[in-house]
Formats: sequence, structure tokens, C-alpha cells
Amino acid sequence: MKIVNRCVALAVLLAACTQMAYAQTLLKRVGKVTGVTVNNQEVDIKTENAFIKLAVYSPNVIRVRMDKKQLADDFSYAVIAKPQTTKVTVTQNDNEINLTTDSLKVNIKKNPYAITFTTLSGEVINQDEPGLTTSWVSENVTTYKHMQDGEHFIGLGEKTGGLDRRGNAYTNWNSDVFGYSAGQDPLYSTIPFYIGVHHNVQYGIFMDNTWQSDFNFGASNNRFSSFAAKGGEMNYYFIYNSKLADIITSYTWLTGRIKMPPLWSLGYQQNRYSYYPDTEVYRVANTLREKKIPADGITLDIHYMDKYKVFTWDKNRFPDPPALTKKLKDMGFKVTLIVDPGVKEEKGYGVYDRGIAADIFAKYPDSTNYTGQVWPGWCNFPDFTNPKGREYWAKEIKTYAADGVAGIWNDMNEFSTWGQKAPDNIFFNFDGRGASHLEVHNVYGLEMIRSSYEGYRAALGGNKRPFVLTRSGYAGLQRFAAMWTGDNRAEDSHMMAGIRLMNSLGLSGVPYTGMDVGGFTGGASPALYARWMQIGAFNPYMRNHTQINTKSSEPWAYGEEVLEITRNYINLRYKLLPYIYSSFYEAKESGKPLMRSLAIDYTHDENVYNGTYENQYLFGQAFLVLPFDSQTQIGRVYFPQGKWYDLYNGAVQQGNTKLNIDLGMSKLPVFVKESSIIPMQSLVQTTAEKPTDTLAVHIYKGDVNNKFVYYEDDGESYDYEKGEFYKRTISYDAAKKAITFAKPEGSGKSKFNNIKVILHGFNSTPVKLNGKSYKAEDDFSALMVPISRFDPTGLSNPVEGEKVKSFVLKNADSTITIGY
Ligand code: NBV
Repeated sequence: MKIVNRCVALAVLLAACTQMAYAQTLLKRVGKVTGVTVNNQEVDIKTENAFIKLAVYSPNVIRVRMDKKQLADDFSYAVIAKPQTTKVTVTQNDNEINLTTDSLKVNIKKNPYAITFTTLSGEVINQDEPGLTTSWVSENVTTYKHMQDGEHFIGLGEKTGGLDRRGNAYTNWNSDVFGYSAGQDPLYSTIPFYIGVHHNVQYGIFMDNTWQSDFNFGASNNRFSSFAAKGGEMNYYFIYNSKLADIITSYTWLTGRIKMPPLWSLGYQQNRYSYYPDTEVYRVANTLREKKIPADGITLDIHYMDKYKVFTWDKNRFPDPPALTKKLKDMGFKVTLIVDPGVKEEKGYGVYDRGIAADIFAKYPDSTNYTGQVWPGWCNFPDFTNPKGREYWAKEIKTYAADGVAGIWNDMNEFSTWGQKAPDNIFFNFDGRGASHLEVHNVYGLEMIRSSYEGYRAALGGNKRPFVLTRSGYAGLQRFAAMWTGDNRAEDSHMMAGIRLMNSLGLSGVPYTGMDVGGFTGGASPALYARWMQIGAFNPYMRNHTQINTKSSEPWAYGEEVLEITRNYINLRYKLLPYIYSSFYEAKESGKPLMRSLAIDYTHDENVYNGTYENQYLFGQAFLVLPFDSQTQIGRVYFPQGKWYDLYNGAVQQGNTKLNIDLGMSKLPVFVKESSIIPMQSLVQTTAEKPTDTLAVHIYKGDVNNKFVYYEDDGESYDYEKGEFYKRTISYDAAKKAITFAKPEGSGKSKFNNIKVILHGFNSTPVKLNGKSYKAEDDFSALMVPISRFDPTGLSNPVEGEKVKSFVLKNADSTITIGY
């Protein structure tokens, strides 16, 4: 018996040994450190099997590059930052290397190589999983990180699933996913950046590698999180800041931030696949005006083209494009056109002929052009990674400027060939480096929107902001375009999934986002449509869209009640434009998104990651949006710490509370954070119309300090880059009981001559203006006189006994202080 047992044990051991032997031969580990060279902020490390370069980019950002061979020349389509001169101490002994910046410490064990990032006081932020660290199987490279107790993982761009990605794995391979399911992966774009949260610390990891990549946050294992790429270097940036919002700021320092969008693009956009002919477009535009639904944009989908050929018009459907855009402009509408990358292979079609002459299409290795099928039939695909390809696109796109088009909508740029996987052996220029489809695929969309943005900006004369929208992209896409989440379905789960997609994109450096409000495929119920339009009003980009052959999706298509609800919320959005525009300015300055997962401001509050509350978000700094699907009658909500005011009736809700709330169709639950400052304007039907010259600034009493940067510029040019803006910091100091409007900055003038201050929750507190008490009969005649309640929807039911005070001031350049 014993002998038998021993034999079995031996057999198991042998099998295990063979298994390990396989692992040793198939797998290449980084291995032991054999040499170290310190070069100011850079440390070059040679190990048994790898070449490693550590570069300090700033006190908060450390880059780690590794390859089995000597590292290639540095190149990235995503990263635009250069390492900042940073104070760093590097020491080493036989066992380890240590780097210290003003914000963090890096420790590298030498035998074998393993990296740990800690705070200055030694708390572990992130560490390699011992025994696994980084390794290669063939060309596939993976870095394994120790999964910390209770660690949450958020971000990673346009990914479905919950806010907390723990327990799941994701792939990055940009895909055309028509009518995707609410849990599908991958979708259209790749942003290999995520944020880890645990034990009062948080960090970001951005793996800048464009090959297919895979992220595992403890899926099918309880040991590690990992990130991997099918080729190229392991190349990641480790980011540590003491606040999560600052991690987004560091990440967008690396990959860039938005420019100020054209103001009109923040108004309501009406879309369908497709409005044609021109008379149908006029009908839609006229109806929006007749029914008093504020709107700024109409988008034309593929049927405006001649047989779907890019950069053409179907002259039967649209005989006079400049006249169309002019007429719409006079009505306060701008036109956005869809463009697809595929160029029809057709001799005599100028766009194709010029592409052939310039030799800019992607190629097979035998130098013939790659041909794939999309809308127009068999197409060639411009190589946007070729500077000549971008130049070609920029020249072709000019045609739309002469037609008076204001926006360019980039579709199918994954790139899509009927949703099929394109061959691996297509070759691209890759800015002179040469690369195959495998390396280029995930940045194809990014380089297309770069070409569209730069090309169209130049076409408009250089100083006018084009609006550019995209479906696909890679890290850094926010520099060129807004992004929408593609072909969703008219289903409740999709509306909710869309919120999480946008919240996740916001965590991943993309603040300007939208979804097809109302749903692309299928048809919404009236209740779903109403709820979706309400939520859409609290999205950065608000566009209603629907697929061909579906029920109409304009606001009047669902009956009077839904029309009323929709109009209320679009009205509210237009009144909020000063707040929304200022929030875009904040995104431009810091990367902080408009749709803010609660993880941004309440990072270490465990409730935030609870699936019940994961859809809640802040829209800008003030509004807590509590979205529910159209089926839910009673919603379970969580109010984070602090004090919250019901937007509709001013009722105060204390934070740190979970509550059931009744939901009706007519209202979306929205609360205002204490100490909030919300600038608003009078209702307009389009941003082309001037609001009255009084800016209404709503201020909510609170016990916390706050600061709001109010921002204005001309809304259409880049003159703000030369200082032509009007900016004013409004601060709320709870301890000093003072609200201060600092002196304006910038050389621009405000379009508002008056400021109406509206104080919420101050009740009978006396108010002092610039140190002087005012009564109702004083200069500021309305001072301390209750006004009608802040009631944006017209549906409110005021709470008894609450008073709102307001007074009107001249919008003078001097500092204004309001004491209470
Ligand atoms: O151009 C048509 C559609 C467009 O409406 C939609 O928004 C895109 O996501 N486009 C996809 C092409 C394929 C639709 C089946």
C-alpha cells in the first residue's frame, strides 16, 4: 500500500515538475536585476531577461517600460506630456533600489525584480504580485499586481458592467457592436487606464500599449489584478495623488484635455438615421421651434451622401447644401454630418482618385491596397497613421466648410468592415515606424478624429471651434472629440448602462460624452423615453437618436405628457447653460468630468461601490442625480455625507443616509449639494439667441466651503487661449459666513450686466452686502423679499415655511461680498 502511495506521490511530483519545466521554458520572467544605471530622473535596469527603464515624469507620475530586447525609440499617440524636472532621490544596495519624490516612494527588489509603490509614510499603494511580477508568453506580456484586501477597480473607459470592476476581466479591441448587450465587451474604444482604491489610498495605472490588451481585476482568481498586451512593450504609468480627482488631473496631464467646445454643441441635438430629404429636415426644425423645444443641432446621417460615398451629397435629396445650412442657421440650428472612413473603390470618384494619387491607403504586404466592405461597397481605408493620410483627409473634409457644416460625426472608425475582424496583415505607416493592423487597430479611430479635428478646424479658418464627435478612440481622444456610446437599445438596462459608461469615461479622462437618448435600436415606452430625456438633460452631450425603420423619436412622438416632461427638462438644461459651460471650463483645466461617479468625491465611502447606488452621479459639482429606470416605482438612494437640497422644493436631506424615494414619471430626482453655487440664465430656444442680461446665481446655504469658477467666452472661437474670457471665482466660506465674488479675470466682457443672487435655505438670516445690512426698501429693493421658489420644471410643490431671498446687483468689476 505504502509503495503504491509513494509511486502516486512521485508521479504527481513528476507531473508538477514537468508542468513547472514547461512554465520555465514557455514563460520568460523579468528575473534578477543584473545592472543598474541612474541618470537623473531615469533609472535603467538590466535583468536576466529584460531591459527596464523607470522614468520620473512628475512627483506623482512614474513610468515603467520593459521589453525582452533593448527598448525601442519612444513613441506614443496618447501621451503628450514630457517628464517634468522633478526632485528625486535614488539609492541602492545589493538587494534593492529606492526612489523618493515629494509624493511617493518606489522600491524595487533586485532578486527577483519586483516593484512596490508606497506613500511617503510607507503605506503600500500598489505592488507587484510576488512570484509573478511581469512575464512574457511568446510576445504576450503581462504585469501582475497584488490584489489588496477590499480593493476596488474603477475606470478603464467605455466598459460595461458595474462601477466596481473587481471580479471581472476586460479586453481592448475596438469593435463595431450594433445593438450590443448591456454587458458586452469590448465596445468601440480603448482606454487602458484604471484607478485602484483601497485602505485610504488610490492610484491610477495607464498602460500605453495599442495592441489588443486584457485587464483582469481578480476574474477567476483571488490573487492578482493584471494588465497584458499581445505585443509591444510593457509600458505603464503609475499615478499617485492624495485625492482621486487629482489622479484624473495627472492622467489628463499625460494624455491631454478637452478644448472649450462650441457653445451650440451643448444645446439639444436632434438626430435620426436618417433625416432626408431637405424638406424633412426643415419639418423637424420647424416643429422644434413651433413646439417650443429648445434645440441647437440637427445631425444628418449617411443618407445625405451620394450612395454613401464620403465627402459627397445626394443632390436629389439635398440639392443645395449651403442654402440648407444657411436657412437652418437663421433658425438657430447648426448642422453636423456623419463621415465614415471607408472610401469607395471607384475610378472617377474624386475622393478615391486623389487617395490613390497620394498613395495613402492601408496596404497588404505586397503593396496592394487593402479592400474591405462597408456602406458604399468595397472600400479602401485611409492610413491616418500616415502624416500624408491625415493631410489628405484634412483636404477632403474642407468641402463641408464651404457647405456651412459646423460639426463632424466620425462613425465606423474602429475601423468597422460590417463588424467583421479585418485581417492582421494590413500595414500602416505608423508615423514612419511601420506597423501591422494588430498594433494600429486600437488607434485607428484616434488618428481619424485627429485628422477630422485638425482638418476641419483649418477648414473653418483656424480660429473657429469645430464640433467633432466620435464612436471609437484610444486614450487621449478627449483632445479631439466628444464621444458617444454607439448603438444602444431602447431598453431600461441600456439607459442605466449608458450612465455607467459615461461615468467610467469621465473617470478615464473623457468628460465630453453622450449616449443615444431614447435608444438606437427598438422603440422606447413613453415612460422610458421621458426618463431618458430627463437624464439626457444631465449628460454632457444631449442627443436624441434612433435607428432606421424605428418609431420616430422626436420629443413629440410620445404624446402630450411626455412632450411636456421633455420640454421641461430641455428648458432646464438651457437655463443651466452658464453652469454647464463653466463645468466644461473646469474639465478643460483639470480633466474633472461633468458626469462624476461618486467615487470621485467620496472615494473611500464603501456605499459608493454598492451596486444599489452605483448609478448615482454628480453633474458638475452641484447636482446629485439619482437615476432610476422607468419601471422602478420606489427607488433606494444614498446621500453621501453633507446636506442635500431637493432641487424642486428646497427640502433638506441630511447625508450619510439611505432612503426610499417615490418616483413618478414627471420628475427625475435631483438634489443640490450644500454650499453650491449655480449660475443660470433666462430661457432661450437656441444658443444663437441672447438670454436676458441678468445672470441668476443660486446659492445654497451649507456648512462646508466651496468655490465655483464662473466662466464665459464667445462660445465659438479660440480667442480664449489669448486671454479673451471672463472668469470670476465665487467662493463660499462657511466659517466666515461669507460668499465672495472675486474680481473678474480675463480681457473678455460678461454678457450679463446684472447678477441676481438667489439664496436658498438662509431663511430669516439677515444678509449684508459688502459689509452693509440691507432692508427691503434699500437700493437693492428686492433684498430679503421672498421670491417664487427656484422651480425649474414648473412642477414643484413648495415646502411650507421655507424662504428664498434674492436681490439684483450690477455686475460690476469690484469684489462683492455677501455676509449672512
Ligand atoms: O450611419 C448609420 C449608423 C448610425 O446611425 C449610428 O449612430 C452608428 O453608430 N451607423 C452606426 C452605421 C451602422 C448602423 C447599423
